Amino acid sequence: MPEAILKAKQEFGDNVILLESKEISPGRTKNKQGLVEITVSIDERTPPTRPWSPPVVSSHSAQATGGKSEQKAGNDFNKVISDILARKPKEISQEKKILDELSELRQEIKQLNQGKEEQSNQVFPEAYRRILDHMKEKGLGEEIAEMVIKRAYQFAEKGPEATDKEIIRACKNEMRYLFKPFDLSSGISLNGPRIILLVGATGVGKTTMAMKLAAHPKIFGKKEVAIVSTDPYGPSEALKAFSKMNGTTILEKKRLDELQEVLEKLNKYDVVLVDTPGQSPFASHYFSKMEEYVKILNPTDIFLVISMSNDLKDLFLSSAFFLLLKPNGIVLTKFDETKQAGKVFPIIKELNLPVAAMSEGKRIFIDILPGNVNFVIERIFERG
Ligand SMILES: Nc1nc2c(ncn2[C@@H]2O[C@H](COP(=O)(O)OP(=O)(O)OP(=O)(O)O)[C@@H](O)[C@H]2O)c(=O)[nH]1
Ligand SMILES: [Mg+2]
Repeated sequence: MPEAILKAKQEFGDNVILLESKEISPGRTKNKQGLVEITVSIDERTPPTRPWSPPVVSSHSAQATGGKSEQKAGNDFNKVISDILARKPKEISQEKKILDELSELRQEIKQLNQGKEEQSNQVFPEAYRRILDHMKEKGLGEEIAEMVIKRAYQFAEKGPEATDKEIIRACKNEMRYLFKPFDLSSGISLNGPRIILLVGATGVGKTTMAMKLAAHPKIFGKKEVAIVSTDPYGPSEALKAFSKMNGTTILEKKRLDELQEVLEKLNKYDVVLVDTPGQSPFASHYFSKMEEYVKILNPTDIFLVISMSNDLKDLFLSSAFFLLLKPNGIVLTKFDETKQAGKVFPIIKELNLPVAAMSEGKRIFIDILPGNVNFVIERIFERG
């Protein structure tokens, strides 16, 4: 790998960004030597004096053993998204244009990669293929399921002779490696309360999650917590009932200009959960409004709440907009409403965010836990 990176740097300069790496086993190369293939991206933008324009992304592929280096388009969606976020162009429409362009670019790259994958796709023993199909059915998606099974094949001690149990154990290890938990105990603010803003599409479970986070003894149940309800229709009946039962303070702020004054009263709380109103992220003015929330509150954390029962494609489209708010964690709800718990992995990969909490039901005091890969693995392999 270092040799491959060095070669790429020699060919394309020091600023190459590593996008992808693959090991090609000795059995699959002509000279029976193991190969490492890396895909790197180079930035072809001219210096920053130029007026802002959408990024030009191009990539090159190089092989470490000196075979013909082959050029192909490549991209790291998350990297490019975060570059855009860092630049933060003023007009949302301009941002949307870039996201559309990126999405097209990404599609092209995927097609190119698929062609290549088909050529190099090794035929796995029957047991591996069965488990691969199972993981696809459980929502991991082709790309991640294949990556997991390939690595399981490499690492399972008995290789082609491995039993189902051994293959599954190797797959679980790979999944543990792919999952990113968010450490909720970190980020305690020393000056004033920790402010957590919950954002997400309509009905995904933001309000319910605010109550669950406030109540759970291993999350914020033992802290002084306030929930700020910003719903234009006022706090829901469920929120009012919860407040009575749990003693959690509910502050009602329907208008943005009221938020500023409420901020001054928050010092006595350890944690303030701000529940935002549900609205389609595609609705006009939604983002300028959300940006105002962020500016006024200056939250410690922004959690994007995602319902596991959503279709992945819709979810990624709407998440692209929410990413503009720079969330630092995701909360996954409604695990009880999907048979594809493995969707967690494409979600984590695409959004590149750790999982702060997960829920699988409506019960406030019970159906919640911090981000936990074993909970997901159990739903992929051990139920039904
Ligand atoms: N089955 C299931 N239902 C859930 C879960 N979390 C929330 N719900 C339900 O989903 C519905 C919507 O939840 P809310 O918390 O009101 O969602 P919201 O995102 O605040 O909705 P808006 O404010 O309207 O955008 C309610 O009926 C909740 O009880 C979950 O993990 N599983
Ligand atoms: Mg709500």
